[in-house]
Amino acid sequence: MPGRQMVSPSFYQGELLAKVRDHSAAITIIGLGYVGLPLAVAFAERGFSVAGVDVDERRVRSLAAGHSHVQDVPSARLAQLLASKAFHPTTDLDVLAESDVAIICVPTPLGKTRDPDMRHVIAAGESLARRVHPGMLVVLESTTYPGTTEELLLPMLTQRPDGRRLCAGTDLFLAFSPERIDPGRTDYTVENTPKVVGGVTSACREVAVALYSQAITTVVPVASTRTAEMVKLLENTFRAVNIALVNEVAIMCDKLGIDVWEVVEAAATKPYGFMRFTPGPGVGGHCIPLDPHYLAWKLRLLNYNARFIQLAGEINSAMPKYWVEKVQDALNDAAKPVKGSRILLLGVAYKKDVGDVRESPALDIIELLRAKGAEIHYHDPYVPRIAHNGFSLISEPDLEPAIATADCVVIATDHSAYDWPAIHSQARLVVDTRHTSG
Ligand code: SAJ
Repeated sequence: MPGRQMVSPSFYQGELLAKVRDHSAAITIIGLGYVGLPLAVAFAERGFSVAGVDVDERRVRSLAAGHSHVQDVPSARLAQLLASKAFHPTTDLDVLAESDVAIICVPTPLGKTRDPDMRHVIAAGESLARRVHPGMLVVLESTTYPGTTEELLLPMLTQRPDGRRLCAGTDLFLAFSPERIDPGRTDYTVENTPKVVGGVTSACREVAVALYSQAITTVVPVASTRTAEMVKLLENTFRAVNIALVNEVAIMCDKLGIDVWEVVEAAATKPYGFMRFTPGPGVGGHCIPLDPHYLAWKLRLLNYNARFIQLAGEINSAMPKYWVEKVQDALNDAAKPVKGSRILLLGVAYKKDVGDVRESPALDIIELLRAKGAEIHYHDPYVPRIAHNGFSLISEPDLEPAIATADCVVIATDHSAYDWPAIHSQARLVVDTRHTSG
């Protein structure tokens, strides 16, 4: 290239490794959600200068004012990093032009047709393509189908809009490392959860491993970015399939007149070769119901039908209907039609002790019962209000009168804050999807 200084292939790698190891590398995290913010804090607390870029101006302003929207990052911890200028939230993408490292932590939802919605990753790639420079490490953390990093990001970053070329492993270092953040968890944190890393080349992997090793106790290098992308999908497909299995076992036990919870607890006494999963109202959250479909989508392109994923999705998404039938049977036994009955849902969050309602099966249960003419109320200490598919509800202010006036109480989320024995003794009728009766 005219005017371009000829350097040895390892020059940029050596320079970047040195900056990573002495913590002088300037890091930018793209996406300041439940994944990006804790990661930014982890690196900033180890002396790196970290910029956080987010498209949400309100979120950036709030962070800059020291207010954290992520439960794993207390505002006091954030404020300290702002005061020391170790962490700098911004909407200015040009910060990427001065960065040695960029880590993409943007959402990868499913579209309406359950196909990957890659718009946020593409936007991040396009922002980077205009600012990426020789000697830069780019890591994708967003959960995605195997091949994304090399098929989507690599061309964007090496064949830049201005025609200049970069070469992965020589002057651009590109890797994938799946996020393993479990919001609200305190036993496993960014720092002590092993981090899987795959590079486009071995040099890419080496630089990425060196980076994460500065903040994370255990880093697990794998053969390629596709391997690392697949690791995350196996982790969460494993959960979706096993939750579906135990949900189907619950249906089978119901038909056999067997207590599935006793079966699960007794099976869990096996000290090896078994892993306890529990039946429930279905599968919510932004990981388990969605991630496996990224894998299924990719395999469909290769004319392969990922049957376990398909079946697990069918079983898990049919659980709300199964439980609505249980409500209908329970009211019927009390000579009450669903239509006109006052039904109280306890918990609408997708799992206990969180306030997240994304993909929550409780919302499907509400929708199905409303369609049958029930008068729906809910109470959830973590969720003040919900709006879903054209209806919106406010959490009941007082639990006791809400229970006292309900024809049927449906337990959808087993929040620890509830006094379950008191609820079971007070409620006229209970349909319990979470086995809170103990
Ligand atoms: N669920 C069941 N039965 C089970 C386990 C879960 O019905 O035995 C339901 C939950 O109620 C929820 C859904 O499935 O609606 C998902 O539950 P989850 O425990 O998998 O929680 P998530 O979605 O927060 O999953 C996250 C994932 N973490 C990451 O992707 C980094 C997952 O890999 C973790 O294993 C999980 O947290 C965890 O263990 O807490």
